[in-house]
Amino acid sequence: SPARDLAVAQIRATIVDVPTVRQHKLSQTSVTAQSYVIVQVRLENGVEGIGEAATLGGPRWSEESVEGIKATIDAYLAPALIGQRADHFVTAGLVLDAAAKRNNAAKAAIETALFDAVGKTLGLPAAALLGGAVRSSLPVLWTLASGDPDQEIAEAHAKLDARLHRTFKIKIGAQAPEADLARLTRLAAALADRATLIVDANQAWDETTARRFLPRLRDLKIALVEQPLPAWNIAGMGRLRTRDDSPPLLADECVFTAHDMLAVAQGAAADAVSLKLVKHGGLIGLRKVAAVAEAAGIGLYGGCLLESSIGAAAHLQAFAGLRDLAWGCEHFGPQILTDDLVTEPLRFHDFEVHLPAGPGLGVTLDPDKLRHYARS
Ligand code: MUC
Ligand code: MG
Repeated sequence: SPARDLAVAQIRATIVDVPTVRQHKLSQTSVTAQSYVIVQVRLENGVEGIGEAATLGGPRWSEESVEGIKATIDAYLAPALIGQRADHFVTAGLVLDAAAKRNNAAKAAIETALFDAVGKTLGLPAAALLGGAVRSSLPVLWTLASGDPDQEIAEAHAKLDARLHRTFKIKIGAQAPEADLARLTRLAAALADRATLIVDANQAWDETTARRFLPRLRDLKIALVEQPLPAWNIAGMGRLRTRDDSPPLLADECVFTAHDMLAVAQGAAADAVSLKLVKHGGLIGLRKVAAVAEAAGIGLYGGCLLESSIGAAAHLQAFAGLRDLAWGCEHFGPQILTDDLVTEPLRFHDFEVHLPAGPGLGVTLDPDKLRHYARS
């Protein structure tokens, strides 16, 4: 019977560290390897689903670290879910929320693995379980974050020449605003006629600094400014948006839950929101945040936390069914890793990333790679 076959039999969480092709530097941290928790959920029918919880430099981008995620899954989330039906996604979410507050990345990795396992059981992509895909590929940007403008210009030209990316997100906030402005001025001069540029300050500026420098970003034709202010300062973002010399603002760290999204909407504090599984607690939570944004006329942007092809595929499954993903996505993660964790990495082609075909997430875990990159 489905009740027996689709019950969760086993949940395994493995910490992996995968090196990046270069240093990736943002306002609060810098990484040369990406750390993930890979979750494997086995159902009673023998089918295995996979999910991924991404972090960035330990608990520095948000409060969750791979060590904390694994501990929470092993001690609280996995025991609560064993024996539950994998296809009852909303009930599973209630069970996970009762077992632990927040811990959104941990819950997202588990829910992703449920979608993968159920999709593989039924022969349907995860996107179909969420209402169906309206697109099979998405525009994908690349992030420039070495901090060295010569390297960044060369890297961007290589991406443009290879027809991989033509929008670039530049990480700012690791140095003083004047130094970032000098760097951005060089990048804009070298790239502006071939590419669209956006920036991400990762909460680095206060409101006074933002008021001073946003007009200068607009003069450089920066198309979008992500999270200039600390996550708590939603009212400040709203005040910045009332000025007509400010570029459009993208909300990232200030929107985890649907309630956060509602507060941003009520404060008219963003032009667009970055959607990420680690923030919203899973595919269903992501679609809920997207619905609140849509209701408020706030644009959707497909965010990432430098996921491997596993986490990136999960995002693409959730993004594929959104009516209007006006700002495209940033799932370049598989390209910044020196290696991947799946048998067939995601395809990047003509400035787009492609939704993998096949049931569940559409990707297959490579057990040798998992063993090789597992932390001992
Ligand atoms: C973030 O804050 O957006 C996403 C892309 C990137 O380069 O860093 C991440 C995190
Ligand atoms: Mg961001």
